[in-house]
Amino acid sequence: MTRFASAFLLGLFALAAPAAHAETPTFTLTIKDHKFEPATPEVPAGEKVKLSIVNNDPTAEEFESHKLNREKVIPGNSTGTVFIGPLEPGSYPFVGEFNEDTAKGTIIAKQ
Ligand SMILES: [Cu+2]
Repeated sequence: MTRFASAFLLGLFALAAPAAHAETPTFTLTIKDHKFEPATPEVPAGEKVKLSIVNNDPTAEEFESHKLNREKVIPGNSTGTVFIGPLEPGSYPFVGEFNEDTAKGTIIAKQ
């Protein structure tokens, strides 16, 4: 490899490194007694966000948001992951579709 080529490759690594090491911000939602906690999580607007949804109920729940275009079944006593965003600032309602009377909330995306 020429010196030029190796310098070029080092440059590429330097550019790639920050993206590779950037952590996706993670927010945890807990399901208990067919309710979400917190019910109105605040997440940063304009970036990809990871929702870690911990279902502490023995029965399955389905995280569903039409506005976010996401749905995910989470079996009882387990954890599901949903990636959302980057979001415009605003409110994004969601429900637990299997227990819609009690399991509901709104994600607030803030700048
Ligand atoms: Cu559904």
